[in-house]
Amino acid sequence: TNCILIGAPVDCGKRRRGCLMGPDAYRVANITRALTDLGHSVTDRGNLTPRATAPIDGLPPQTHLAEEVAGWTATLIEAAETAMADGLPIFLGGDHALSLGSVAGVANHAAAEGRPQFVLWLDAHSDFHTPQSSGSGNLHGTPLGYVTGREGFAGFPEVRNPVPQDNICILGLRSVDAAERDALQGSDIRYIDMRAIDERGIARPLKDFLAHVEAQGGALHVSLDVDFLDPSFAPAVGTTVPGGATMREAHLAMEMICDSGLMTSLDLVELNPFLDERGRTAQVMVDLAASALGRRVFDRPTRAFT
Ligand code: DIR
Ligand code: MN
Ligand code: MN
Ligand code: MN
Repeated sequence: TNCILIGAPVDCGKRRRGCLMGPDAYRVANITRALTDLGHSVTDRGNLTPRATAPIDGLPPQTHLAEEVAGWTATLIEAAETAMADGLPIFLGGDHALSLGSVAGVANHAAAEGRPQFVLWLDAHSDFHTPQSSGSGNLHGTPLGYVTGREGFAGFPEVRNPVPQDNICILGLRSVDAAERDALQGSDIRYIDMRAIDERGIARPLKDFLAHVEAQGGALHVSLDVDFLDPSFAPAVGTTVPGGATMREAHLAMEMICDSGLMTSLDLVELNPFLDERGRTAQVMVDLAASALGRRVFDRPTRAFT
């Protein structure tokens, strides 16, 4: 695989700063070497910068840095479309607001190829808000709202190819507010909370979703939020929520994604290196990316899990 690293130091999706250091933390943790050791070619396209955007009217007053997020979204849509023609983009975040652009962009590429776009969202949060439903005004809580075509994103690039709700699976939920809960329960999004993972394991719901993607011949975008993981081993994120995925649950998910052969793009988001000790969380994220791209203890037959 030709892996294309795209640095997206987005730090405007929430109030606590530090995610802008994420791309360089992944580079220092040697993501390039982790992937070339697996036989992949790796191109690092460096860091993007957001497009300048005119002041936006018509968003709720608590909305934080909407123009900057809109500018990043425009930049990332274009970068994602370009990279998809050349290989498998890995978006090095940056907070989760980067996924308004990465997902909208890869969905444009899939539509041009006549393939449906699917999204696997690994996160403690559902990020399905609109600017109007968001209590915090933090736009990192809105990417799934945006890419599914929900109303209310005044001043943002038009979503040319909304991702159908039925093509989305969220794994790891444990912090969902009332507005999101109502919206999710009234949607076709597949949402798997930590209780379901406790009861059934992570493999079964993931296997079902991957089988659905494969049956539809879809492209699969994986968006990995640091807070999907339990903060005991991934502490460098502004929105830690106890009770997250264990190290093995996370690696198993990545290994199954790899075995499926379905992943076409990946986000690594919400890493805040300022909150970390010796780059520990960056290393965990690099190791998970490596599992998604083929690192394993022993060879196993492909699709052994189906
Ligand atoms: C939170 C943010 N639900 C909000 N979401 C986070 O502000 O609406 N996503 N942290 O990962
Ligand atoms: Mn393609
Ligand atoms: Mn998130
Ligand atoms: Mn989160």
